[in-house]
Amino acid sequence: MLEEVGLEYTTIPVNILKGEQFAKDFLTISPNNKIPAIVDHADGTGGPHFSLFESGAILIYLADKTGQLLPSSPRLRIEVLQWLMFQMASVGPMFGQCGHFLGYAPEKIPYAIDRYQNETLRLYKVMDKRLADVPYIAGDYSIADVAIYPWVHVRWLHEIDITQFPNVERWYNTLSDRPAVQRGCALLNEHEVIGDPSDETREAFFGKTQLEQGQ
Ligand SMILES: N[C@@H](CCC(=O)N[C@@H](CS)C(=O)NCC(=O)O)C(=O)O
Repeated sequence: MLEEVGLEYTTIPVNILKGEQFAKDFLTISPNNKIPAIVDHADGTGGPHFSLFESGAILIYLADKTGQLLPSSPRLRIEVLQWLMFQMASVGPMFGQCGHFLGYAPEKIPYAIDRYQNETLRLYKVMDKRLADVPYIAGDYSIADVAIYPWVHVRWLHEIDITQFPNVERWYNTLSDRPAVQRGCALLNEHEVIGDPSDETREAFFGKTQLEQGQ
């Protein structure tokens, strides 16, 4: 998103596989111990630095701040926000659980795997149907596409064959051709974002640490 809208930024990697999301300083910015979070040092008010967590809120903020990727007219704006909420409420949580039970859970639990893989496939169908009618998920290119793309980018974690969803595949390839998307992905590739499901990783990411420190 920052590449798309052309704002200057610096990144501070937070290695969630090592539990860095529980660091006290990070929790003051992101109290739910999740990435992403931002600090805006130039929010235009002249007040103290302003921080935000939750990617949907961050995307809306950056879109409003720059006047890009989120229309201002109520009808078009809510269309984008509707698909952004679809990502926040369904794609993110369901694909996330699918990846967890397929790749990270210490034991294979068929019910959980079926449940989340079926949900993931169902959501791909919803997107494929929608993208049969429009080039981008909310009509024009928007923050809703920016929010959904990363989850489709890591589809191997969910064992998805994108060729089964030709409209999603066309959409994915179109976004992948965007220079800003390429710059964003290159930045991501510089950091270890997906690790082996070791005991240490499980402990840092999903284990006691989270229960104890998340309170
Ligand atoms: N609804 C949140 C979800 C963010 C999220 O799940 N982040 C994961 C990585 S994809 C995370 O930071 N997990 C660390 C943890 O749960 O401890 C958003 O969209 O910002």
